[in-house]
Amino acid sequence: MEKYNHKKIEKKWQKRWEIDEPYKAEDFSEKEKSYLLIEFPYPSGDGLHVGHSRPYIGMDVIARKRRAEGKNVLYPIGWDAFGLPTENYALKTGIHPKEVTKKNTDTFRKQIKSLGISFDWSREINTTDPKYYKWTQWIFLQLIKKGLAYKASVAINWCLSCKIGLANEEVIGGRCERCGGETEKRQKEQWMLAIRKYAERLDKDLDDVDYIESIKIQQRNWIGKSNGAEIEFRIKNNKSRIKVFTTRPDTLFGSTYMILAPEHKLVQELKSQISNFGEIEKYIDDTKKKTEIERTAEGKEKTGVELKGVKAINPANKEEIPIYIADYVMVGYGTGAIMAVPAHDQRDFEFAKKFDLPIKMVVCPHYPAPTCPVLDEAYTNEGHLVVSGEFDGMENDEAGGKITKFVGGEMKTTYKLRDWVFSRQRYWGEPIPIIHCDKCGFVAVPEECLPVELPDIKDYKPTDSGESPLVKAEEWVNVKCPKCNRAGKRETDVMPNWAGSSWYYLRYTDSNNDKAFADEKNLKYWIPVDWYNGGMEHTTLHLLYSRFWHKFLYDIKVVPTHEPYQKRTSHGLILAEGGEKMSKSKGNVINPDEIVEIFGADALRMYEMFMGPFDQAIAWSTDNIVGVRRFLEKVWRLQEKVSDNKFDFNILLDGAIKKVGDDIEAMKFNTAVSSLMILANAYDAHKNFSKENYSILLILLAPFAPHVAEELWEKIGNKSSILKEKWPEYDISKTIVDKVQIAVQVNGKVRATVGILVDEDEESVKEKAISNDNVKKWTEDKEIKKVMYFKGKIVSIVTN
Ligand code: ANZ
Ligand code: ZN
Repeated sequence: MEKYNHKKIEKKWQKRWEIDEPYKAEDFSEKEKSYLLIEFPYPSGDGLHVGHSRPYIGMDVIARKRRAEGKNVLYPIGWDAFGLPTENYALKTGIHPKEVTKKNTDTFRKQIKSLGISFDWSREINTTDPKYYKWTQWIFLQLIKKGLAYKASVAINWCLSCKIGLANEEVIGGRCERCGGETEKRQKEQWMLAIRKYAERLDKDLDDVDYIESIKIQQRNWIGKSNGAEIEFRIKNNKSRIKVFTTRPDTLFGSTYMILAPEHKLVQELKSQISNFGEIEKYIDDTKKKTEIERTAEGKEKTGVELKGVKAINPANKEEIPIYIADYVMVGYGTGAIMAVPAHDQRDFEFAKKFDLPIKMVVCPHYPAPTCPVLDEAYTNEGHLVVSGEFDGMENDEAGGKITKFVGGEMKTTYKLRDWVFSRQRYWGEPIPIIHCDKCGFVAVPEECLPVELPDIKDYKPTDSGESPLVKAEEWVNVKCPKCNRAGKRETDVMPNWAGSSWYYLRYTDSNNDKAFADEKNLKYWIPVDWYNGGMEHTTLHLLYSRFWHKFLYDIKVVPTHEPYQKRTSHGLILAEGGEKMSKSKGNVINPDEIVEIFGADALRMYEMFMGPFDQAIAWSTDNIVGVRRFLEKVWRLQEKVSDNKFDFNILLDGAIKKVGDDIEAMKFNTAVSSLMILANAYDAHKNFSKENYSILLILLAPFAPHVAEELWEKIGNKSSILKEKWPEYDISKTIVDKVQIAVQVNGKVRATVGILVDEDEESVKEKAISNDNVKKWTEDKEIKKVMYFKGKIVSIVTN
């Protein structure tokens, strides 16, 4: 017998697959379609990392199994290649981002191919290809047409070291998500996308999709839907009113002061009436230096300044109450103003304690109560209303709507989700297809002129003014206005790196189409994506943005479904041997090329599936990959035991087929691999077994270790590829075995044992216990008073 030579085998089969293209998906096939998706990689200069390959391999196992089950599988790949790291690398080395991207994608492609992943390469896409981003720009134009893209001056988070504006989601703890550097707020004209208009649907439609629960929760928190009321307060001796959003209108009688966000425009409007405006201005200045997280952190010392000289009037009890500005009230949420109810809101409570403001309890847990308790923190539970005029005695959850009506307010739903800042003042991104004209304003580039190609410029260093380096490409910038033909200027901001990934799964259905982003028929056949697996870190950004774009495309009737992805799961990270995060700076990154060289792609694949539960982070271990390699060698040696005589070995087979198949579909790859190991060991314990038996083992192994499975398949005399083999069927009745023996006690003494099935239901277990002959001896002339079953352990019978 030849030795298991992974290098020779893997090269041989990869070459064969390159020619035969067995992984090509077929548009409109009669077979059942199955669209499986992984997050396409950002081709960084560091090359593929063993962590990247884990989700690709996992989904590959599923793809291969489903093909064997006769499904028409689409499992595509491409490159999400615009973005800062490439641009920064280009700045450092002087190599153009285009070339950097080409080189990096070539490396990634080669590495991925060396793992034998069954991607349909004929549909490969690249977000930086003008043929692709033409359609990213086209979608932007449709958003403009529907009024969902607009320009606004907004306070953006400015990263001081990247010199780039960041969306709120890209700032983590006040720092830049990319470089970890400091950020500050800057006022800037930006293109915005009105994702808020879709907030309700983005929240509600999560009911219709099969995402793991933690992803739904994260999305819902991010959208931050909140039901409450808007109520207006009058200002004494002034026509202006202060509108607040509150989730607790039932507590209105307890509002003893109000707070405006420091940026609230009323603060400026009331200036002439305010006697301490200098102090106010200073506080506003101080607030600018703080991040939102600093401002709203729980338990943080409360600060604020009273607007001296103005008072508001509580519309419920007509009391005059003071007005403050304080940084814990945010201008972008609700109405940017609150009615403070210190007795029932903890932040207001802390503020009231500090500024010695009245704390008036209006919801009380004991009613009727002689006096309300003195609070040492806000009371946030249920109760009956007190000191609330005609509403006294009412249960508080009933009172909210009534009090709102009483003061002429209205019920209202708000969302935390902000509109999406869509401009970046950088070079390596999709140009925003807009021309500025002094006369006509912002004019959309006509669709027939797309794509607006990113010009090749030499100097793409960020400018100090904060404008995009594209301003320096004068020839490109100066164009005629498409409307009036006078001198105009191109928009120089580019799109954020989330743009190209917001619709890429649609392009895979028809990636070479140059008349549309995809043909209607292809979309109708393939969409929605049946299963999308990706990182937990993309739950609130990419996943939400692409759901938004999809819903918009659905509304303009160019995609057939209202959700893009039917199912979403997540994988865990691979950590370094010591359990730390792998990173270049720590020098602990494992390069898959080396592993493939030494152990083979099949061993790497199998190990990554075996190392631990797929959805959990796990540390790499080179020792453990050795064990997996030995297993493959065992399967290799088993070829010698295949014999012609019809010895059928089927004790474990049905169970193994069921277990491996079910586990693959549940992404329990690690237990699927252990079943394969148990099966191979059982084979090994026999002197001989039939070719049929060995064939089943190989077919089950093929999704995990496709190269060696193909080779062995050929070795036992098959002419066609194992990829053409059908996934084996099993006999369900043979997969159930009496597995557990449990004891039966009668009046506290063990009198018998009975065999039961692992999942046997309680009634049937009790029945077995009572009817057991040894048990009967002890219960014969007695009355059975009680039978208890402690699942999987013991049955206890009590008699009189
Ligand atoms: C009075 C009140 C009484 C409140 C009470 C709460 C409890 P969520 O659930 O997050 O939507 N609020 C409203 N706008 C705000 C802003 N721009 N910045 C900071 N806080 C703001 O929270 C809604 C509650 O947060 C609102 O209800 C308001 O305080 C506060 F016993 O109004 B509440
Ligand atoms: Zn014009």
